[in-house]
Amino acid sequence: SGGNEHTVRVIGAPTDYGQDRRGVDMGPSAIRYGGLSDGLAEAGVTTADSGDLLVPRAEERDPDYRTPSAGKARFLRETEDVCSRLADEVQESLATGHTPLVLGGDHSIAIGTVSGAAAEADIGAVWFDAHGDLNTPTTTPSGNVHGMPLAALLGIEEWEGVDWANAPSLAPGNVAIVGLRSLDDAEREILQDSQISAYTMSEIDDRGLAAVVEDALAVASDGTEGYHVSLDLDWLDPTIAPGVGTPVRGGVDYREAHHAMEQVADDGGMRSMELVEVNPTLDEHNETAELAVELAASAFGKRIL
Ligand code: HAR
Ligand code: MN
Ligand code: MN
Ligand code: MN
Repeated sequence: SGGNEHTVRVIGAPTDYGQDRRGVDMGPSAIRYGGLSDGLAEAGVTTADSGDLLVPRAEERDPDYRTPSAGKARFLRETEDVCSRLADEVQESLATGHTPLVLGGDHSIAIGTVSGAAAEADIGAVWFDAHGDLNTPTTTPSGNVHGMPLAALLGIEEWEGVDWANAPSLAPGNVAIVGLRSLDDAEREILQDSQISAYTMSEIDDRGLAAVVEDALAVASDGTEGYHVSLDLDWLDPTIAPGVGTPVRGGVDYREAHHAMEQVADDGGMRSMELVEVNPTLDEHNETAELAVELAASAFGKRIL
């Protein structure tokens, strides 16, 4: 199975504006060094690597520059700049028949990836993550934009003066969060008032990951032309993915994770993918980056038989 249906365009977005554990900007290098091109070749896909977007060092910038009503969100100008360039690359990749595979970087880059993908087609999203990423500039406890991308993409709150965050790219009824186990109070309220499908680790314990992923893919596909897969490596249990900035115990294990990505490949509805939050400075011998590579290979159709 598998075959050569896909041409994958790799786009690096080496940011760490969205969080305060430095080092996630080295994610794209670590993932490539972890064997990305070989892994995708094993999946039978043809790959073109566009290299990395140019991302100014955080040290050269003012994190506290704010538009009047942008709340406590840090590095908003920089995030806007990177995300708008990333959105253009993603849209262009799709328009020319390539499947974008974006390498982060912190999860704030999803605002760019998904808005670019949504400019090309009506899409849903499957958000594999320990976290809800549903904070807004007013609810954020940390000021870190990596805790906000899903809220931005859903247009949950107007980010006044931040136009790029105000054109919803996703409909809540087509968004599924899988693996949830860390949520702030404000995010819980947002979730309870929305039509987002949220699958907690507790539900996964009960029903098994395969059944939950089947539901999540159906949610993301319902009435859409396909979906985006956002894979935050902190979705996984920290024992197998220690190289992330915000690890949370009790995550998905190795075989479960592969099987979920195999379901994605079998389903055939994935239009774009991103691998985010890999932090090589916190990793053990690059194992989190290597696992990211393996999971991408499974999502793009790698099979044993
Ligand atoms: N919810 C917390 C905040 O907003 C922590 C977010 C951590 N986020 C990620 N992305 N690692 O999933 O600051
Ligand atoms: Mn390897
Ligand atoms: Mn995340
Ligand atoms: Mn997370």
